[in-house]
Amino acid sequence: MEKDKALSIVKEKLPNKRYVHTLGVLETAVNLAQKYGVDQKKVELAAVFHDYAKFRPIDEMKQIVVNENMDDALLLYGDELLHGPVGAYLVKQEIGINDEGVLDAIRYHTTGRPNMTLLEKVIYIADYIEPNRCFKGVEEVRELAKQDIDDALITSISNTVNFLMKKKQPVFPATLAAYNYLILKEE
Ligand code: DGI
Ligand code: FE
Ligand code: FE
Ligand code: FE
Repeated sequence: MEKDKALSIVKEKLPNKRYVHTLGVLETAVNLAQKYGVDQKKVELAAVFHDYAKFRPIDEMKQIVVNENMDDALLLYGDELLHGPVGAYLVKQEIGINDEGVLDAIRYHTTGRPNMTLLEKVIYIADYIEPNRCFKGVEEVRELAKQDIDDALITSISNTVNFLMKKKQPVFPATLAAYNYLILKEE
């Protein structure tokens, strides 16, 4: 699918602020893809559709998790975790995207997971550092992403885990596993 066609589809599905975020993720992800050698067409599709399900009703997303036999844990760790896996499912069903690498990048863009592909890393980091983001720690991850994408990933996951813990929110197991995987690999 052409990038402009994809953008026109998500523009209908997302409020303006989230669409502007999506454009930021697209631009950032394409830059990272060039730097780290990831297929530009795949990165474009994954970036444009990464938050496709973000505004679906929570009940509808939970129903899909149950009906499609997705990981039950997705129902327990916070509603924010639903839109990645459910988005991957809906993008396949409704848009007809079949590239498993693109679908995985959408599926894991919120939690990460151990042994992520470069495409998954690029989408995860682009989501975190796109120009409209302005939370504490984002500038450090922007700098790290220019040097080493794994270092950027470690710091962004660590920031997210700390943020969740400060609010006494649960941390999804795959997020911790992603962190451990990267730390053990660095040694
Ligand atoms: O959809 P976006 O806002 O662009 O970004 P995102 O898909 O990375 O979602 C960010 C939200 O997800 C943020 O509120 C924190 C939450 N989150 C990220 N990792 C975890 C998590 N929530 C829980 N409970 N556990 C996690 O591991
Ligand atoms: Fe998201
Ligand atoms: Fe994220
Ligand atoms: Fe996003």
